[in-house]
Order: sequence, then structure tokens, then C-alpha cells
Amino acid sequence: MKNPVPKVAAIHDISGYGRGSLTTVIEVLATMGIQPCPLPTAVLSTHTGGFKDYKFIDLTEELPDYINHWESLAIDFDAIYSGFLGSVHQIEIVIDFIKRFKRDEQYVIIDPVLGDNGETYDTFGPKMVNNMRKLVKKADLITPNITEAKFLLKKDKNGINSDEKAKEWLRDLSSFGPDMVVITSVPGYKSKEKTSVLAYQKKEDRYWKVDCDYIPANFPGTGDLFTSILVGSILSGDSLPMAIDRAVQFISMAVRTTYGYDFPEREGVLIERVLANLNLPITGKSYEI
Ligand code: PXL
Repeated sequence: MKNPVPKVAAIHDISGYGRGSLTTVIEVLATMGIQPCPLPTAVLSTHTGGFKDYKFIDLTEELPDYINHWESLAIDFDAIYSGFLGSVHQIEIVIDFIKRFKRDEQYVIIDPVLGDNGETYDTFGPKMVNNMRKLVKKADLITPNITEAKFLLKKDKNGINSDEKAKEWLRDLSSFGPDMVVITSVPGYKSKEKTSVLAYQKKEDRYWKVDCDYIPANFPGTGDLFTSILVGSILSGDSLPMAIDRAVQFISMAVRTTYGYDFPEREGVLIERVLANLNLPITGKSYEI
């Protein structure tokens, strides 16, 4: 029987304060008519971007029993979606989860959460980066930001400075395995006032680009927001470029709304102020390169 409401196994941490990870995933998927089923990888008092002395509870030891119980219930997920992991060992656990819960017509979305702004997040080192390459092989769709793309491809300094380079990076990432690759937060190579999202669909050999106005602010959790909207959109039947348009349109609105307030960046974008706009019709801005 087809699920009356699509179900997503959401493998992320839960950060109690600051927005991002499971709180964002749950808000977005539920608003888009999708059931989020959280598999929490860690519990933190806050996310790690801008808060000090946060409490971090690694749930690696607890995951096998949690997953065994789900398996005994034969839960039929329409998608498996992973993000921030609590330890390197969790990569093996997620790979095994995908093997056990895989079924036809199911999407596996891996957001290879490793870092941002050229650096890894506090809790990760080179071992996480190396092992993340194994996990992205199992995905249908991956959504690295430019920093994560660099880490996965072992690039040191040169970034993406032309459409040709963009296509090369996208192809190289898809050669790990995924059919769809989306790179976010790419600094505009045609205009410094822009930042771009780049995408590739291997089966159709098509490349896409969306330019967004650059806003000089750095809100944590926007990566989780972006990928969660892609997941919700694709499960609702949108094409990849439509899903990207929806995510870019919503995040631009959320960032603009937040930017208008005198509000600490580390608390993320004011999602709850604009959440109801998530299902608005979209204005297509993506174009093929
Ligand atoms: O948004 C990625 C993310 C997820 N979870 C935690 C984080 C971050 C980024 O800083 O700290 C705990």
C-alpha cells in the first residue's frame, strides 16, 4: 500500500536552541505535507555555530536498538534523508540503515554536513571527511555547500570560476554515485553581488544554475533548510530545478525577513515568521547551463 502521507527517515542531530537540524527538518517537512520520522544522531543544547560550551550527547551507542525496533515494525520510508552525524562510526550505521530499509522508488538524500566558510565544524576532523565519501556513494541526491564540495573533491584553493568548472565539479561529485548533485553557496563568478546554486542530473545529463542576491549575513541552519525543502518538493512531485527554485525563493524571503530585524545571526533565520509561505507558487529563476 502506498503511504497516504509520504514518510521520511530523518537522520540528523537535534539542537535544542539556535534553529537547524531536526527542528528545521520537522518544521519544513510537516508544512509540506510529509511525515518526518526522526532518527536522532546526537542531542545538543545548541548548534555549534556561534555558541560556546554547548552540551553534546552522542547517540551512536543507542542507534542500533532504535533501528532494530524500526525494522521489526517494517516501516516503509519514501525517502531516507541524512545530515549532521554524531560520530564517524555513524557513517557505517547509516550505510547499513540504507541497505536494510531500501525499497524501489525511494530517494536517498545525503546532505554531507562537514563544514562551512572553508572550515570543518567543531565536532569533525579529517576522518569524518574521508568517510563521508563512502556515504555519498549511496545517495540519489547530495547537497554539499561549496566548502563541503571542496572537501569531498580534495580541492585546496581554486574554487568555481566558470560554467565549465561548475560542470566539472558537478560531474566529479556525481561520479561518486549520486544521480543528482546540488552545490550551494557558490560565490558568484559572473557578479560579486550574487551567490549561486548549481545542479546536475546525471541521467539526463542536464546542468542548472540559480543566481541569488548576495546578502552579507551568515545564518546557521540554512543548509538544513535548503535540503529539507528539496526533499519535500521532490517527494511532492517537483522536478529538480523546480525544487531548487522553491528552496531558493523561500530562503531568500526568510533571510530578507530576518535581515530586517536587529537579531543575532547565530539564532538562524526566522523560519516561523514565513513558514506558511513554503507552499506558495514558485517563480522559476533557474536556467540551464
Ligand atoms: O546545519 C548544520 C549543523 C547541524 N547540526 C549541528 C550544527 C550544524 C552547523 O553548525 O552545529 C549541531
